[in-house]
Amino acid sequence: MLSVKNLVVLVTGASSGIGLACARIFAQAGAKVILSARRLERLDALAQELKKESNTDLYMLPMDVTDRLQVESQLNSLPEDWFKIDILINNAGLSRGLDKLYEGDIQDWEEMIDTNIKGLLYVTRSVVPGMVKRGRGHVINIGSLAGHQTYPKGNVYCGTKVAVRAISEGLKQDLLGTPLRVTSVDPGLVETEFSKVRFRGDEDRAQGVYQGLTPLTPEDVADTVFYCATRPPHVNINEVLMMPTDQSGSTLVYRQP
Ligand code: NDP
Ligand code: 8X3
Repeated sequence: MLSVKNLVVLVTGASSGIGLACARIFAQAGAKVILSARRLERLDALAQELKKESNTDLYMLPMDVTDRLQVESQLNSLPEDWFKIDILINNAGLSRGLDKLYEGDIQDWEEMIDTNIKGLLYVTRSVVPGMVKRGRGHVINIGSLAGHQTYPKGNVYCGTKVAVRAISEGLKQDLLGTPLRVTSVDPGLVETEFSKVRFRGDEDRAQGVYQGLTPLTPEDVADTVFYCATRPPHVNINEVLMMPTDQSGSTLVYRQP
């Protein structure tokens, strides 16, 4: 098993859910974690918490992944000790709305495409050249079951996750001949703030998504990300499709009555 001790790990979307759990598991294993998201106060609270739990270095990087110039300037101005990113966890992402395509809100589409596809690309484009130059690095993208199976009214969100899958595959191909690794971790239902964001704060509707089943936890996903990151250097886990035992497809969910 590869040690992540003292490796520099950038986690986008570290202020909540899967990204937060990833930040925690890597910090606990002694990695130096860059916590990135838009909500600085959340990152600050997380940093305080992680400092108490683990004795590792943390760096807060406020960044909106949809803002290309901000991504470039934030990543280019990382201090010397933090500049050489070893593991990039492209996790920042969201869904907005659940509508028939022909009734969808175009602003919602723009936000999902800008965040889930273009944001991931901007960060990747800024970080990977340094990894190639140094001859070391691992990019772990958080895709989704939605990138494997489209579900009714999921249209554009699912499309963004199909894109993440294609981008992960393409990046792996383009890095052939280097020691760099690329992984896509693609979960089904995970209970986070995802549905609250999708339904713009409607807690009841959000809770309904997970009602009667045992969903994955952010920690389950972080555990899988960590597993992928800690395989020996000659092993590349390309793709992990994971879902709750109570789920067997995007629209196949067992709920206790
Ligand atoms: P959360 O809403 O709990 O977390 C989303 C994170 O993304 C937050 O930290 C948020 O931070 C960040 N984020 C959103 N937009 C931006 C932006 N423009 N710039 C920077 N950061 C941003 O949801 P999850 O933890 O569930 O989602 C994480 C990833 O997992 C997403 O890519 C999602 O598509 C994917 N996923 C989720 C599943 C689920 O069922 N929950 C299943 C499969 C995949 P902030 O708002 O502070 O910027
Ligand atoms: C999130 C999983 O099925 O709610 O990517 O879209 S799902």
